[in-house]
Amino acid sequence: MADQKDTVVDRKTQTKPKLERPKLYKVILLNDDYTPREFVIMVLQSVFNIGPETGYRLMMTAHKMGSCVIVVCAKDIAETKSKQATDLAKEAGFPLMLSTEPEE
Ligand code: TYC
Repeated sequence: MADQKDTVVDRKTQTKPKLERPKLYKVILLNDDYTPREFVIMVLQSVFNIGPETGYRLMMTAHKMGSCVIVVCAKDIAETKSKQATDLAKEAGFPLMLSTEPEE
């Protein structure tokens, strides 16, 4: 009991609860030489709910520039969707790749 009086709490080491925004992630469509343009547009439609005009524009941007940001969202959603899209392509025998990276 006598010992308890000697207990010192060092308040400097207590951390303030910080509410930080979860980091957002980009899903990036990567160009390749083999996946048909129509297939890319179909994947954008079925995985990301992107309509044909926007799908065409995004596909052509990746085709010309090498890559194109498709969507910015939470990490788990970005990773799931990029895997779904890559898996669809793999099943169809195309090398289409999508990657994710944290937004600045
Ligand atoms: N470059 C492909 C072709 O000419 C089409 C393509 C576009 C593939 C965009 C992937 O992310 C991509 N058939």
